[in-house]
Amino acid sequence: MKSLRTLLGTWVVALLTASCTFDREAHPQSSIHPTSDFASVIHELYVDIFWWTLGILVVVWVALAYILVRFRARPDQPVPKQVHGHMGLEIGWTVAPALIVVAIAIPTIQAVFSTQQGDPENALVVDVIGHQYWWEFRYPDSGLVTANEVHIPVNRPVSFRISSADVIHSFWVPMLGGKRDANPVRLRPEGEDPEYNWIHLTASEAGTFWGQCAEFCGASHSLMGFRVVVESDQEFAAWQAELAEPVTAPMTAPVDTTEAGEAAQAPVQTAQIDPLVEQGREIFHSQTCVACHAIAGTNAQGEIAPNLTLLGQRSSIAAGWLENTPENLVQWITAPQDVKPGALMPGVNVPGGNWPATNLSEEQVRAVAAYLFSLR
Ligand code: HEC
Ligand SMILES: [Cu+2]
Repeated sequence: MKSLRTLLGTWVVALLTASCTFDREAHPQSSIHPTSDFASVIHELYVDIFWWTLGILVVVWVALAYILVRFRARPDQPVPKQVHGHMGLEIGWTVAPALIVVAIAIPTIQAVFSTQQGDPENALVVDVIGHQYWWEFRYPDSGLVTANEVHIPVNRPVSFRISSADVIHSFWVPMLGGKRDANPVRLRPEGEDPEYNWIHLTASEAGTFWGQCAEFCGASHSLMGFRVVVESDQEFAAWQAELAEPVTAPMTAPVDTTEAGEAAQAPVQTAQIDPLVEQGREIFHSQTCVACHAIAGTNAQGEIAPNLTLLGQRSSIAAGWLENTPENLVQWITAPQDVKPGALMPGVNVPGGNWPATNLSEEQVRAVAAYLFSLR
């Protein structure tokens, strides 16, 4: 008995501390910590229904316990009266669940309608396009494009217009909202809009939120993640401005400032070309990479693979799967399919996405990785 009590006590304490000290870094895909109006509506509904079902559970358990004790078999008892069918009970246990279902349906339907009332006229529209196995994000108002890491402003309505370039995917950012299917957009009769799915939300907290494809779409479905960076209006505007006019020649190596005072007095910084980055730039832009990838302001204008503009700023590569480091870039460019089965990109020794192997040497891959990492 004592050990049971200790066990229960530990459990309750663990539960309380777990819910009090929510660590977003440790649980970036929590679905019970809403940070948008959309997610809050769903969360409130979920909590309401949780308490109702708990109430129902208590009623059922108390009735069960009473029946078990009150009508238990006793040696001196005669066989109880045998009945077959009971009109009152049968009506009762048909009507009661029906009422419960209605009671759940009413707020559910209200939530469905309230979250569908977007205002794409005034909201920031972001096109979300699912691909095997990555996400493309487009801002129709500015024409800007990015991949796998989308930025949105905090406290401002955003309308995600969701579709797919191939099979069905599903857009899901547990803390912000979703899931919503990304369907291949069907062609509609002339004059009619294609049938997009939408999510309308206003993020209420800044931060980086993790998303995940939630509809099985092929071998690397589970490795098809993304990030949503929610930031202030100013930060968002600054990011968009950089994306529109990226510094594509980041040739300055950090100035040696061993003596801070001296550096401050010498305003002329020695601009230095990082030879590895330069070499990587040449290789990238003369390789098949440019057939699939785009980098704003360069000859790379491919549209069938993730846009790599400002890649060095992103926290992850391979659609949220690998941390963005030069080593991981080398690993990815060398053998994408080893990282993500079925990835539609050629590696050094394997063809991919209808292109032959790139046959880059290890040194060339390192140079390309250094170049891509410098795009920030
Ligand atoms: C056939 C088209 C194709 C070619 C050619 C190609 N890639 Fe890719 N690349 C892709 C696709 C598709 C992805 C997304 C894969 C995934 O995440 O499933 C990708 C992803 C990447 C990523 C990660 C981007 C991100 O946001 O996660 C990098 C970096 C990259 N490619 C670099 C290169 C380099 C360097 C070359 C040339 C040596 C190259 N790619 C050639 C199709 C291509
Ligand atoms: Cu998917």
